[in-house]
Amino acid sequence: MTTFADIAPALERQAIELPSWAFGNSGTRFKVFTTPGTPRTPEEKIADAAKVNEYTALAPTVALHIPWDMVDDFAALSRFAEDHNVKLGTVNSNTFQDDVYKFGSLAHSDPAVRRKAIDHHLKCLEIMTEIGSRDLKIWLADGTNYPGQDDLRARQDHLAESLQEIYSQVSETQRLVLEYKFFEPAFYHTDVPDWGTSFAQVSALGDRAYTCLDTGHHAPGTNIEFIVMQLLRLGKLGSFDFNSRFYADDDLIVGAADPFQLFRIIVEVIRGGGLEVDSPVQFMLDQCHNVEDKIPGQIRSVLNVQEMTARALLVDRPALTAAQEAHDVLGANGILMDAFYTDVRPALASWREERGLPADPMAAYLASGNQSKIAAERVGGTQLSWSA
Ligand code: PSV
Ligand code: MN
Ligand code: MN
Repeated sequence: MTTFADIAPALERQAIELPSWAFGNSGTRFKVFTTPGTPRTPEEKIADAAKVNEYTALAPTVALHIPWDMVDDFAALSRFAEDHNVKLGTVNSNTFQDDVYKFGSLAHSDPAVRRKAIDHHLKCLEIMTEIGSRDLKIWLADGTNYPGQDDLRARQDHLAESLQEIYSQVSETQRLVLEYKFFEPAFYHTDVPDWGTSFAQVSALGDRAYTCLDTGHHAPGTNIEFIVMQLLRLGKLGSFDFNSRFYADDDLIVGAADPFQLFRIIVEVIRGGGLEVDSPVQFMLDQCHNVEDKIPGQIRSVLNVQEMTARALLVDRPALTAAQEAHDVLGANGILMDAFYTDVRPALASWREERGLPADPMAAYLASGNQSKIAAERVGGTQLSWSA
């Protein structure tokens, strides 16, 4: 029997990086709704992320997206974060908004466009050096809409060359993480559509290149925990972008659509050593809060990950292994389901109280008055927004 005391050290280590963009207004291609108190500057986004950490102690770092979070003085931004008890984390590049990237970026047929996209990544690496960030995360919108539109093979070769040039500037203490997504915005083919393509590309680069698995980036029905297992087995799972989806890349709160899938994913993370101290796996959220308040949306998200982690840690491994070896099909399944159905919320509430945290971070945040405070303070200026 695994008890809550057994799993406490692993819970203690849990850290989930928050995306700066989750605090901005977002929406769909139909409408971006605004929320009072939405940040107008990168500093305000960081201050909001820091609130999530203050109430949960689960989110010590904030990921930036460049140029959305471009500032003149990154050292000052870093100090601002530290004054709020968080650190700046992963830097996400962005080659999907400028007109020049209409037909692609790192995989584009025109060397001049590839040059611009490579230079953008080199700029991101410079920023990372300045703020002490480890990971450059690359997601590309590159792809085509119609069969025959471009040469699939040539594009893959261009991508490999572009990544090689970027990787040559990744320092010993930095990593390159390549995210995949099966479609959107391109609808016929995407240049990094799946884990296999990302794996092939990063394997060709070297030891400090990894794959990022965004849970919303697979076709419906995909067995995501199998991919988690395989990438961990191959030593190439660099990071997660957690979110949940009902249909496509919905970017909803992680664990909201399918808590059991999140549980199964974390079971494989634990099985593959992804929660160990020296694990290369960075846990991040990649979400949009289109209709709900953003700070509570992020608090709910990190708590969902923590609750599923606790349940996954409670799996009785020795009993499960014994049942598997005996081909006790229903016994093995029952052991997994026992852990999944364990309500860990009361134990987590006491665990938090023992650490000086609110037993119910959601309720404590809502009672704090912060939401009306930021709504009153943040008047004038332009709220930050983007639409997926
Ligand atoms: C793309 O859908 C994605 O998941 C990538 O991670 C981007 O960086 C993020 O969304 C924000 O656009
Ligand atoms: Mn993502
Ligand atoms: Mn996405």
